[in-house]
Amino acid sequence: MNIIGKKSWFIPEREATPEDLFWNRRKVLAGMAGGLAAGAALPLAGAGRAWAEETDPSAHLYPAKRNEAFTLDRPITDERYPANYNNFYEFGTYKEIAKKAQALPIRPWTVTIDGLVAKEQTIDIDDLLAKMPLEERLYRHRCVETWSMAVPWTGFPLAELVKLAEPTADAKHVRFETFLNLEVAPGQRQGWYPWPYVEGLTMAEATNDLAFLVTGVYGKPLPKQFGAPLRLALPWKYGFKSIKSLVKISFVKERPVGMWEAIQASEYGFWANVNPEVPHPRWSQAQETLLGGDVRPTLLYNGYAEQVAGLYKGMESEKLFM
Ligand SMILES: Nc1nc2c(c(=O)[nH]1)N[C@H]1C(S)=C(S)[C@@H](COP(=O)(O)O)O[C@H]1N2
Ligand SMILES: [Mo]
Repeated sequence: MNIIGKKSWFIPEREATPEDLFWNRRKVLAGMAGGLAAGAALPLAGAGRAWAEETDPSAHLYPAKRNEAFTLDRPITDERYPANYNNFYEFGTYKEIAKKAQALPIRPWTVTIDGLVAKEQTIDIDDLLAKMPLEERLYRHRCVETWSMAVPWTGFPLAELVKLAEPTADAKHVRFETFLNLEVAPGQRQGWYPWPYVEGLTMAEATNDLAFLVTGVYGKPLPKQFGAPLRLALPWKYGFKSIKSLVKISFVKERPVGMWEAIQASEYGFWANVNPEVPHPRWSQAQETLLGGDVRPTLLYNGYAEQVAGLYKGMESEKLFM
């Protein structure tokens, strides 16, 4: 294996110790304060908001009604943190990609549903939004790097899209694919990553009520750095499963191989369920640092065991927690 290539994709994950998070956070906030003091550019979150509130043709759909069934055990994370601290490798392997991500054109945008379905279709994002029952849910999010957040996502159950797709009986998995656009995404010019970003779920996972297709956050259309115009939120799994900026959803027989699994299968598996007792090969998963600074013990299935543990009955021999 090419040692230079290997190193460069290892570093970002290894860097993300709580200390690193602290430094990044200080840098982000210092940068924002500096920008304001100088009377220059708006903070990065503002860049996302300018698109979201003024240009996005779906803006009138927000805020959507909150589904009170989804509650948190911690405060909602201040929007400034997740708006300025992102994993979106298409735009770089560091966290401050929010500004770069504004180059992603999100209209027109289509999502193709194909594979083992009654009828393959390509849907315009605004037609899809008009069809789907949008609601707000408060979810925890736990990155495999040990940072976490609690955010009000807006979107619709993935199960609703499965219904729309009408998969055949042969469909056992769902495969998700992000856009591929080397012109706007500098990270995709780094040829050693197997772009585009891909992820996968079993049909049982995809139709679990927690699996959520996200179109907005903080009561507004999704800013680009969060994975606009359509991303997954799978709150019981490590964050890398929650794939951003989807262009294709395929119903397939075989288990899809995600991008991280393709890069390093000994560290990033298919299931990737959160478990504080199963360390990553290079760090502990026992605790997490919330964006904003609080350190908390990590919970089994990120606190969603009641909803999802049943999905994994009889699979004890599989690597469910990496
Ligand atoms: N296409 C794509 N999706 C992605 C990623 C990525 O790099 N590219 N990063 C993943 C990881 S590791 C995490 S933790 C979350 C981060 O989402 P956030 O930036 O909105 O917090 O997005 C996930 N989805
Ligand atoms: Mo992550």
